[in-house]
Amino acid sequence: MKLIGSYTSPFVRKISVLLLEKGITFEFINEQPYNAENGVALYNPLGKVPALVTDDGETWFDSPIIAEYIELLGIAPAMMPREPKAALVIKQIEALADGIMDAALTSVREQARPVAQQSETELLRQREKINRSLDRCEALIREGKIEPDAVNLATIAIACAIGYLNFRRVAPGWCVERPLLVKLAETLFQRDSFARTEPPKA
Ligand SMILES: N[C@@H](CCC(=O)N[C@@H](CS)C(=O)NCC(=O)O)C(=O)O
Repeated sequence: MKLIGSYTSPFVRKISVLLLEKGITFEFINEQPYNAENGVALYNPLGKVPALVTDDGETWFDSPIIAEYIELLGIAPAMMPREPKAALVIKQIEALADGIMDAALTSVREQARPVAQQSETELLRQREKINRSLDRCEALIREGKIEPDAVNLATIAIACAIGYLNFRRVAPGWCVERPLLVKLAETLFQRDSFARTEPPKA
């Protein structure tokens, strides 16, 4: 199996963590989707990472679909429940976490533009999405709808989103008044799968 991705992408990290947690061996093909010369479109016409190429030569994207494909392999431990409605609840939380990643990525891209061209309105819009979504995650833990100690698609996606906020210093005060999310992140970050997929320091 080949995972096409970049070490800085939180979506790629989510998939790497899932594969590592299940003990599935894979080859990492490092592609930088924002570099002028990159081969990502060979695997995904949208030009986005991650993409997964199976041993049978099938190619899958984007990350929620890849996550579902990995689960279909039936390799323990399960990362989502078998019951369809319960699985949908986990996937809804994954979508929330992916949305935080999207908003953080949009902010990073905006801030990479020359200062005079940056839109404060756009940056604020993205910050509000992140804050609302983090509040929702905190509430879901408080209500017992997310188990902060569990290792599943929902908690992995949330921890990857928070890891990306920390890495890019987006919403640096995210942890203030969100103690349950802090606990979730601290728990997941201790796992070998997270240690092995930390984004590069530089
Ligand atoms: N919805 C996609 C989002 C993936 C995504 O946005 N990846 C970024 C890297 S973090 C990317 O490849 N961007 C390249 C581009 O938008 O051209 C997924 O879940 O896989």
